Amino acid sequence: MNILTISTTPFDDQKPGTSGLRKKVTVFRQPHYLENFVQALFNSLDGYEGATLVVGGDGRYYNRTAIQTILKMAAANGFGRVLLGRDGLLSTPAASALIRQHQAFGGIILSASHNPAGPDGDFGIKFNTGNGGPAPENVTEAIYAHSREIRDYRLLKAPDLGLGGAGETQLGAMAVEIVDSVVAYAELMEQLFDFDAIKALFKSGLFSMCFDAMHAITGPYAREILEHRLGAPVRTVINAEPLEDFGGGHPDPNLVHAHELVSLMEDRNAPDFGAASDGDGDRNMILGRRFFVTPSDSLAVMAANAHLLPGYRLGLAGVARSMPTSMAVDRVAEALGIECYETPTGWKFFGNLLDAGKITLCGEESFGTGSDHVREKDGLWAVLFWLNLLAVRKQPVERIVREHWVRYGRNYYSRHDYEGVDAAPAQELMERLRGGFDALQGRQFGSLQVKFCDDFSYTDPVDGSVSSRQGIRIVFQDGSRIVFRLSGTGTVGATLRVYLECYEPDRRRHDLDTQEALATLIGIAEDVAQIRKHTGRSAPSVIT
Ligand code: VG1
Ligand code: CO
Repeated sequence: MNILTISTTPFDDQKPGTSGLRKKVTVFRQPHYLENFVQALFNSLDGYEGATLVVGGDGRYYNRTAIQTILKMAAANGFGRVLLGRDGLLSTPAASALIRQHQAFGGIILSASHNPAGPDGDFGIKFNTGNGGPAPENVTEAIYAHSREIRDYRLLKAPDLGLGGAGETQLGAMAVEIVDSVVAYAELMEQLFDFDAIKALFKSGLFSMCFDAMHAITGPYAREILEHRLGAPVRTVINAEPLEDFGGGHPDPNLVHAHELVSLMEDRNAPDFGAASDGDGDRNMILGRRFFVTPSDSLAVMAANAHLLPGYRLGLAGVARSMPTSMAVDRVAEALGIECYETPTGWKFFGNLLDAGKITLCGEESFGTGSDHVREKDGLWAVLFWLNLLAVRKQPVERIVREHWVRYGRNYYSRHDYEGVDAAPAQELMERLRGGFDALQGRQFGSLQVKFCDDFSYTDPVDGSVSSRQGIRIVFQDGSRIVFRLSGTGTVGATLRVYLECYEPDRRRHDLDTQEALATLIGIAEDVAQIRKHTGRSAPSVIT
């Protein structure tokens, strides 16, 4: 066999962030850059000799090139088999499902999620462990450490492999099996949800929906499940064809970037239900007719209604949310008498809780919800969850959410992002906040008094590992909160995220505009953090 050992020198910027290593394509294209990271990953692992690795990505520009390199390196490093998504495509949740179904050693997912793609766009690489979930921090830290001392990498000298078709080929001593992940994923969804009830809903002629795949990975999955298996009319799925540049768009399912769907849902003749997913298929946005469901509310509604759906009829073991996610789900957990865990941002922190059977559902404010069926957030799963719920409750989306608020109260919630600001002043803003905790404790802002402020630290209840500096929170006596974090997924400068939340139990006050309801907190955030001064911006670049 023809295994080359190629000399290299370390790059100093290969530290994985919230979700893997994300960089500009131009960075990944530097000679040895991808190879160094992949070898550092392999060097940090033990016991993969002869084992199975799942490989695939969201189809963005550079996906195919990267896959050829990864296959040859996996072969040269001694993996026994690669399960490759056909054409190199795998949604993030489908990759997680595949790892679990085949009890693979792990998987490499190529994606920068919703970040724009193309030669000048972003690329990313992420390792998932044998439970199907994103590698925990001790693994990503080990990869980073290896990337700092790498001297060479191993590559099989072989021609490029065809990524289409089906079946098995050989790459050196390693087998490469091309799999159709759409069918396996669809079958998993059939086990969780009442497809007959959803079919009947579409057949009734009284219900319509639009799913925007945003020219990203979910198109083929959504078409197969919604249009073929559930009988939704053709063209229920729009922008269904995955494109290398996502059609020049920004496949982030929120009110700002999913504008085609949003304007459709605001129309007089809007469908009853609208949904969208992101670049790699793990995010979701849920819309009713002229009605937006915040991701935090979506998680809470799901938790409150899960017992109505076949896959969750036995109830929930517990729930979890990331710290900045609104506390709406906490109230549901309390009513159900189950535990609600609060984790740092990023799906990797849910893995242990799911594996230990402590939680069944979990979610993040950033349009991510998921359950114990895989170890990633899952966009299409969330959409099917809602569809099943609509079929069972036979009420519009808005009615379901409003009834939820009446019962549990409403958590007004918003996130303000200041994207691509200069890194140094953004860091300074965070440091100044940290330095000002003592002065803030107990301070009165109008009718609001600070109960406590801290930098969130998490102790994993399963393995005891500690993750500190996970976001600054200012919590008021009435439960209102402001959270400040710097993004760990960006590729240019820094992105400041300001998360705002207040609770309104009174149903007569459930119709306020969200930004108005949060106006006092928005003012306090500016006051304590001097956002304008530090970012040079007079307003957030994205409000969700
Ligand atoms: C963001 C979100 C976080 C999410 C992460 C990955 O991270 O805030 O909740 O888990 O993206 O999602 P950050 O560090 O930029 O705030 V995805 O769909 O981009 O894989
Ligand atoms: Co994503």
